[in-house]
Amino acid sequence: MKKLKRVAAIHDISGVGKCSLTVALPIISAAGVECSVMPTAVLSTHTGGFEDFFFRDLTDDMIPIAKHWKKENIGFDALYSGYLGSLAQIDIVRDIFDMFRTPNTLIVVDPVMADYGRLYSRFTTDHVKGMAKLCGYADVIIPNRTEAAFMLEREYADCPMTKEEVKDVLYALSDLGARQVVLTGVYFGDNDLGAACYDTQTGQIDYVMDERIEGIYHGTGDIFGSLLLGALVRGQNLADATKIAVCYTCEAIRLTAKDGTDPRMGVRFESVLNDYGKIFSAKTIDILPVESS
Ligand code: PXL
Repeated sequence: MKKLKRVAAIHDISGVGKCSLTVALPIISAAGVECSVMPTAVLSTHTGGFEDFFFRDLTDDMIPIAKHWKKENIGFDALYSGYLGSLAQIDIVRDIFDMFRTPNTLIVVDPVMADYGRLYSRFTTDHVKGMAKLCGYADVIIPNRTEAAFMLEREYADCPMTKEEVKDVLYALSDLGARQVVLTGVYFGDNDLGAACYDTQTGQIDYVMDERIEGIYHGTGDIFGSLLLGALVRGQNLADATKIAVCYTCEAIRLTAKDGTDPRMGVRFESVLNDYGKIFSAKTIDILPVESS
């Protein structure tokens, strides 16, 4: 018998406005990886631009869910955390990492909490400090420039960067403790936008730039993170996974910009899933022998 690689995605479910689990599940599945989910909260919509959203905090349900998985002997090739519904969930997620971590488990933390120089509603500076600590338990972290500035206690400025400045931020972020760092929202001029990645083990830094599309598009960080995670779990190296994630995130944004739809509703990632999945189906799906007991 053979089994697929399996990821546990620990994010909220926002019913409307494609982000978090509603994008992680289809994207990771399209990579040919089984995606188990642990919802941190259930919302009617995401919190970016919608008023009076319904919010159900699932903090008390997370450890019971994890304990049941453990009791059933369910293991994961990767753990991927994103939007957390309360401050207490930061320590809970760290405990869940400890419960499921093996020498081969990839731990990816996207410190989802801010963008465009502002914290999302419901978060405080305590959340920033907690997320910075959680980043120290990860193998890979994926902050955007705002999250990076807040965690490093630096001034945020929405302006072009030099390669030296990007390097300096990547080095400072790696001091939080992760082996690999991917910084999103990087740009050098007026017409580009992309990401930079740093592997502390090889010292390699890559800049992956695409064409900038004006506007604010919700959920693109989660789409980027899910595309990256799927590629990493399917064996791509950090630089190639970053290229794949930038390429398909930007393509989804381009399609959405052409549609002219309400940007709060998220971007048209569905239209890129086929091509994204083909990258991995060119090889046979990575399969692991089931351990015989
Ligand atoms: O895409 C990030 C995100 C995830 N989940 C919720 C959010 C946001 C950003 O606003 O509000 C609930």
